[in-house]
Amino acid sequence: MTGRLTEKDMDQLEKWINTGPKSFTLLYAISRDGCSPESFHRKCDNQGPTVTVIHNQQGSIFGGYTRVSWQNVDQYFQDNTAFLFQLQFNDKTSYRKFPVVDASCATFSYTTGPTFGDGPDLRTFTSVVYNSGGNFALNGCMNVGCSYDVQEIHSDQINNGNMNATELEVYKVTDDQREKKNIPKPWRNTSDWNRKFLEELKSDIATFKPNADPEVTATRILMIGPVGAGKSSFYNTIDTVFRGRITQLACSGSAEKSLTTNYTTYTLNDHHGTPLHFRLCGTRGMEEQADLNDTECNYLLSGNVPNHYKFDPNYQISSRTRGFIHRPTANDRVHCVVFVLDATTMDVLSTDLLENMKVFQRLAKAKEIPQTIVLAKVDRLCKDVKKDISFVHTSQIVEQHVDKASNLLGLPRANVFPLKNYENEVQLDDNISILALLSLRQMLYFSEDYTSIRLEKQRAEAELARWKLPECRII
Ligand SMILES: Nc1nc2c(ncn2[C@@H]2O[C@H](COP(=O)(O)OP(=O)(O)OP(=O)(O)O)[C@@H](O)[C@H]2O)c(=O)[nH]1
Ligand SMILES: [Mg+2]
Repeated sequence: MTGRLTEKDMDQLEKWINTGPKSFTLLYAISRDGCSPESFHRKCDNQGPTVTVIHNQQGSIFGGYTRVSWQNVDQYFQDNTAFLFQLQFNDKTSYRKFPVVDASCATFSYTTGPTFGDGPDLRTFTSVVYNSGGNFALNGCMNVGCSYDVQEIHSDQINNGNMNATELEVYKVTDDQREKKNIPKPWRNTSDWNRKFLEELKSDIATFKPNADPEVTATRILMIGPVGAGKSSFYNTIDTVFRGRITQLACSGSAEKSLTTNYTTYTLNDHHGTPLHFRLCGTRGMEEQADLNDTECNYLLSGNVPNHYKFDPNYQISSRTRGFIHRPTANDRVHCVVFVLDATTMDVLSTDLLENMKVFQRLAKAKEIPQTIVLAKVDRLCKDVKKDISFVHTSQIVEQHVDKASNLLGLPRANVFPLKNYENEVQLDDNISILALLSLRQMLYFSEDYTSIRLEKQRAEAELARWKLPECRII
């Protein structure tokens, strides 16, 4: 038995311990060895550094690390390197380290299972606990915030308010380069997903300014795609990341017809309220019967369509429409198109709908506007990705869907971005935010390339015009 700790969890623990590569050897598991202070001490005493890991029925995983050996003696043990941690909460990865603040009370285990802190911050069990249908109702408790700094987190947010465990494991931690089990190679490489990377992405986007053309003060990204694909949710997701709380300014939900009926230009601010230099534009979702025609698509791309214009299948926008922008500036024009597709229904899009998207593509291509695809709802493609969004770039199913999307619209793979929107969450998740920002940052870069090439061409054309020979007159 090798234990339930995953390679990724071991990597995280290794980083937290922070003294080089580590191997984790399973010493004790309550499902295998029985749950009693006696069996715990028999297996774990005098083994040096260990990590204790508890799994519960709610899909939460948490525990503690100590460098000091467990011993069945009546005293607290001092350890200034000890920490409590959370690996998962409610089936979702949640990496948090809670360092010891009162090192003199780091551990205790006289006639008990592993115990951390004077609270006791985490006491596992004090006598024999029997297995009841795969569940152990541990008779310990959790009163965090006494000897360990939990940063205002309550015990309930770690153990779901109970001490029922499906497993409790103790691993011996040794200084060793462990042999990594076949972790799939990522199909797309990115920096390590952590808070630092998230802040870097946020800063790249917050400081982004369209420089290529002085006339463009904010890049315009047009979201287009089938009904219910996740267009409004994409805007909400980006807004959520920058505001630092879940927001729902764009109406999202499920309906047969498009919920979004107006052309809307969404501006975004950072958490200080400073406007960001890009806008996301939402359109009515594409439907087979009531779709945009060539003229409407052209007006959209060229910036003629006024904000809040309500698309009506029975009425076509024209230069006589109220608010029609007759002389769009470089700012009104679309600088990047993003096709938002639902990863789970992409395979069954009707030929009519696909043809409509291709029409749009041809028009964008003629104007040389960059095109990207956001493949939303990837959490519904794969269980592992649903559990931890950071697996998205190692998931083969996601990779296959990225390939399919790239073939479907004939765009390079590098222009296809998997996405999981904020839709069910009540608080922010770094991994969801990272994935969304990765796509947005790339769209901004593509738009900037487009604007500079366009400007370059305009300059070249003006130059050519200057060199036109004067017409010869025959006298
Ligand atoms: N699981 C999951 N659900 C999502 C995701 N993105 C959007 N949804 C859900 O899909 C439904 C449709 O999302 P919307 O953002 O309203 O889609 P839309 O493209 O704006 O739709 P229309 O405006 O009607 O054309 C909503 O119920 C969302 O909560 C995602 O990444 N994962
Ligand atoms: Mg919408």
